Amino acid sequence: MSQVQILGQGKIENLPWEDRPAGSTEPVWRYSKNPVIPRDLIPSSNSIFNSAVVPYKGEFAGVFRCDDRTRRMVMHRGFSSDAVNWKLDPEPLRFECDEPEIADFVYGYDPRVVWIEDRYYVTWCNCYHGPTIGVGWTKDFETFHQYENAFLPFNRNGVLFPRKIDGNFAMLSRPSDNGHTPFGEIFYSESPDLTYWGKHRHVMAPVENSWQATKIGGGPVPIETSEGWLLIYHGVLTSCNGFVYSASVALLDLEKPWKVIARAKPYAISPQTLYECVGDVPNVVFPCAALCDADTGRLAIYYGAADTVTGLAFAYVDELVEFAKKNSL
Ligand code: BMA
Repeated sequence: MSQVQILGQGKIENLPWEDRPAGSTEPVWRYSKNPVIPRDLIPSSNSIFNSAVVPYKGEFAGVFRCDDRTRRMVMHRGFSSDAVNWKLDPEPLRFECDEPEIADFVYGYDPRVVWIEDRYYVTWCNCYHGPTIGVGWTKDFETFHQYENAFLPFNRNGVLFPRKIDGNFAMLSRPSDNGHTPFGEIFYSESPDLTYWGKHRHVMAPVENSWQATKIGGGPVPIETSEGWLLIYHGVLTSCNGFVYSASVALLDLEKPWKVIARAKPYAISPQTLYECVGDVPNVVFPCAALCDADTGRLAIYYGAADTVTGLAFAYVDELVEFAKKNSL
């Protein structure tokens, strides 16, 4: 084992886990009973995929992307005692919001959830004259409150860091367009109050002739380690058959996260199983959450598969840090 220390994370004794299959050398390996969440777990859903889960009161809670059977993109809260078997509230999430201009919920998707200081924050891709970054919070997964959108449209993949940086909240995002964006780089921004955002910095761009040639975007909440922030992110290749979404890892400087310390050249996971290659949007793995047990360094990664179902995969934090460093661009 390496010397990588995991910072700012607690123990998760009931973290779901399976050992790497015998003979495998994959940095990230899939749960044998995938997908963990089928597309029709609640009666209204067409698909349940790019979703976020967190430890909650000794068990687990989450915010799930459910496209309904009118194909509207909405989010539902859910609970689980083992982070594998989930119960989703059949009613879509509603946010309390004092500002009528913002309170008019049109659609929301690809949530991320993070604990910062005293509450859970939710970010998602929120429609306000096109996609931008919605920001909200909850303390109990019963009542959800909504702030102003973080940025102007068009923007996607808003991912908060789990602690303040230089006294400010910090977020990765991916400026985009109003459609199936054919470009996209990851930027970093800070805010003293989660309303006013600035200090925008460029983090990473796509890489030519690779699985991440078209666009990239932040995935799960970054994991703080002694080597830097471990960022799992997705990258897109434009193939002759459309977009292919894979994911890999980078290490970002702890105090200046727009500085990239290492970035793996190969993908860590790409669409290869039937449920990743076949569905409403074929060839997509899209991680939005990772549970991390600080004691063992085990990671349970939740990802959307083919925009249809939710998969679970496993990794070790120290191995992913090594993977980024050894294979760095
Ligand atoms: C992106 C987002 C994701 C989706 C992916 C593949 O632009 O909309 O929610 O998983 O496309 O369709």
